[in-house]
Amino acid sequence: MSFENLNIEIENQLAVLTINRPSALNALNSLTMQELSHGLDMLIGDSKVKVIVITGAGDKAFVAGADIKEFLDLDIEKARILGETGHKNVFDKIENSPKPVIAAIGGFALGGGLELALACHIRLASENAKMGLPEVTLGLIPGYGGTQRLANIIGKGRAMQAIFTAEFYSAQRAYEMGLVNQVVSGDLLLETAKKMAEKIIGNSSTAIAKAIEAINLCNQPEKGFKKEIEGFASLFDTHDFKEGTLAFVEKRKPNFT
Ligand code: CO8
Repeated sequence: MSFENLNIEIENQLAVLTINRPSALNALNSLTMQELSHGLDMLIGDSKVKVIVITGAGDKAFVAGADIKEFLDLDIEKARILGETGHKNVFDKIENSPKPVIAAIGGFALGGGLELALACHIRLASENAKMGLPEVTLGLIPGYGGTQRLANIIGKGRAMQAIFTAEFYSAQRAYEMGLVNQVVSGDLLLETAKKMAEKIIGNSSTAIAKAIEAINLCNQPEKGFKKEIEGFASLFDTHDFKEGTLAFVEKRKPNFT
């Protein structure tokens, strides 16, 4: 499948999905959202892919937000549909992906762009990254999951401050707040994401999928503990568990599926 605003490269079980609309700082217009939805389906369904890295083309932006110019034609109903579709087809799909999704953030990650990174399981940022949710400067609020995911990741008080002030945070500040997992120099961003992906790929993808399901329920501990117990138990009947434990006993590296 070929895309206009996305590039996908797959190598050694790692897929790098690049949002490629640099003339608009990779802003998420409706075509890009549709392509993201299809691209994610493709990668999540591809047994040759174990980890997905999402990044933005060029060194100026990861994604500078939803496409503001497309907002001009929206009314209440159209905006609701846009929000619901985006949540379901892109943001929830990333969060619930059984394969780890890493955001490699270079430059601006604003509004819907930061929300995209927040939906990812892990965030790496280059030193030049600038992150924020400036929706209130447009008379809006974050609409692609930012009110919930930012609060879950950095805490309610800090999320309130970020959203009310619309401040842009440097990569270093974002790291201090727990918004990003690691900061690296720009030229090492993709390489660092790939190295992290390699480590993940060496582990059991069956087990990691179960871990994602349980961790995603961390704000609902009753359900989360139940999911953890079920997931833990179900793994005892898998090739990866048998292989992992046998490899330990035989003092060799496991050969996971
Ligand atoms: N939408 C559309 N076009 C954009 C966007 C955007 N979000 N961001 C940048 N662009 C375009 C600019 O219009 C410009 O295009 P052109 O050359 O045709 O004028 C080009 O990208 C380059 O941008 P600038 O010239 O502005 O570059 P600067 O370096 O001067 O500034 C900034 C960079 C600070 C990032 C600036 O571009 C900016 O402020 N962009 C908008 C940031 C923003 O407010 N983002 C949040 C948007 S709202 C949102 O994301 C809501 C998410 C929830 C949606 C839910 C839907 C239901």
